[in-house]
Amino acid sequence: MFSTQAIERLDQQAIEVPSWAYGNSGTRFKVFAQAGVPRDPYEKLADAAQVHALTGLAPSVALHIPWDEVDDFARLVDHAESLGLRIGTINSNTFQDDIYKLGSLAHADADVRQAAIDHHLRCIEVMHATGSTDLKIWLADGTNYPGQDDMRARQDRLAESLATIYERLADDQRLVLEYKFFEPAFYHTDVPDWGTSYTHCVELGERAVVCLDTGHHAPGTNIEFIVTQLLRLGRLGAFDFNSRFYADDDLMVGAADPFQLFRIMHEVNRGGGFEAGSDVVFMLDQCHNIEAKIPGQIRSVLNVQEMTARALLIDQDALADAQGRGDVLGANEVFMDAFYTDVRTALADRREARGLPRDPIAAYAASGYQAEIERARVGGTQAGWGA
Ligand code: AOS
Ligand code: ZN
Ligand code: ZN
Repeated sequence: MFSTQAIERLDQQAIEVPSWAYGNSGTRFKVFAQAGVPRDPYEKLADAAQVHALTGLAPSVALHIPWDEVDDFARLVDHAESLGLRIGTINSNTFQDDIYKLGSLAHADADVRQAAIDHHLRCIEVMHATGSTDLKIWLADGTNYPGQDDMRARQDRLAESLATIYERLADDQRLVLEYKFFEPAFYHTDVPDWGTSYTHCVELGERAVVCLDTGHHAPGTNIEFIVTQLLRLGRLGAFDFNSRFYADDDLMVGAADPFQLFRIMHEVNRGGGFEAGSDVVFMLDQCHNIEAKIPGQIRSVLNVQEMTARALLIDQDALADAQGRGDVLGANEVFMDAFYTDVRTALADRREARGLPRDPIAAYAASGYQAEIERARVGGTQAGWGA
């Protein structure tokens, strides 16, 4: 079914999983605790290792500081390696402390800005200790009411704070700036869209790149166009994959709109994002509030793989030919043919050939791992989204 090149790309596909997906999470109404949830970053890595062992798709784990602070990061790295994993992106956090009520890197008060900068410098230390090359910055900065603060001055302060952080990165480290159009601020956010993120990145330098979280746009936004444009400009640093019906729902990627995921993957392919040497990081940013967490992560990486596989099935020559002839319906048919192709059996065959289970979710259920963690992880405080 697949070309040799498509098989190569699928075999090499790597999706980064977030440490916080394994902890308890919920909405502002209720956090439903689940049995066997990790109590510390070591156990989060152990759970992530299950996802990789059963799918071959998830070799790295993103950490979140301070939620994943440990005394000895060298030990955590050893632990990751012993599980066949490596530490990926380090995510900063300037949204849970009281001092950040009115912002962090864009705050009017220089002391608060300095505290937020210092937190990022700590994240850079963690990057050095773990070998991580990406510092991901998502800011809750913004305002709730017109006139609340000077939006222009906030941009200037943000640019200055980001530059101070950027200067401290090593030559092989990147600053990855995520945008979000609302929440927790409701009137304006200081990095609301890809254009604002891109502008700051260009001002910072070559190693500043944009993170596109698929849940961070107004309904109806053509996200794949943004993918195209950022790849064209050489500034698509990372994805935070998830899916949404309404707002930043953080549901499993590909659950709400698999066709959108397919269209995104086509543009990634078109823009060279799957080529050797591409440094686009494909990360999940999800919370499994009601579904089981490890199977939820397995389902998610498989969804990404399935839509990637379908995108790689597009007959590029036929598509270019139809497009060149102005054959509107013909081009759309070539595109849709690939989308409607069921690749699940072919991917299961490929997994089997690689020594992986045909059905990773069934293999997880049969493995006894869930019963084991539910038995072993009693006592202590179970990690939640935020701990
Ligand atoms: C927030 O909405 C963003 O998606 C962040 O990327 C992320 O969810 C948060 O930093 C948790 O780590
Ligand atoms: Zn995100
Ligand atoms: Zn988000």
